[in-house]
Amino acid sequence: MPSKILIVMGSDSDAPSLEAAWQVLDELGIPYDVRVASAHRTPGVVHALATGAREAGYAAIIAAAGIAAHLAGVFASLTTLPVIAVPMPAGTLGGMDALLSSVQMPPGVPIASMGIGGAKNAGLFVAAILAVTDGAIAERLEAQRRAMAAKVGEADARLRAKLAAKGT
Ligand code: RP5
Repeated sequence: MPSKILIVMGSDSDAPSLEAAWQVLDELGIPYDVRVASAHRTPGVVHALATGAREAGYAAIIAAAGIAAHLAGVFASLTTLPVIAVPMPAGTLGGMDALLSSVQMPPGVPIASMGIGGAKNAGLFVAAILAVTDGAIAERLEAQRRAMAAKVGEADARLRAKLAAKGT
């Protein structure tokens, strides 16, 4: 199974809301490419990326867009690779429009969708897809979960110690 991920955003204005996705991939040692391409403004580029994605060696696509977000859906209409939408918190509706555009796909052309601005989870979700067949990535994900759990345990101990010191 290929292990490279394609990350596409509808505008470079989305980059600050999306960078957590490739930061996670960096941490997990997963290769990726990042592109700016818009379903509405550069449909030809999106078409070429989507139809060539499997041959280019991508395992999955993260597609982030805001407002009337059609990027993920258009990718899914052009490839059977898994497509994960990240609704961007752009525009007057704060991302609700992009969220609904992402989750309300018509039957037959599915995409997965993270929450509004859910870039980190998108990176973790594609890692989980790769981990089905890649034991090294699975081990790195498990190590990350253990580290996360340890941090919660430390926070719990800190708070309880603080409250105990106050005598509550
Ligand atoms: C969407 O329109 C983009 O994904 C972005 O979230 C939003 C605004 O784009 P810009 O006008 O900032 O380029 O297509």
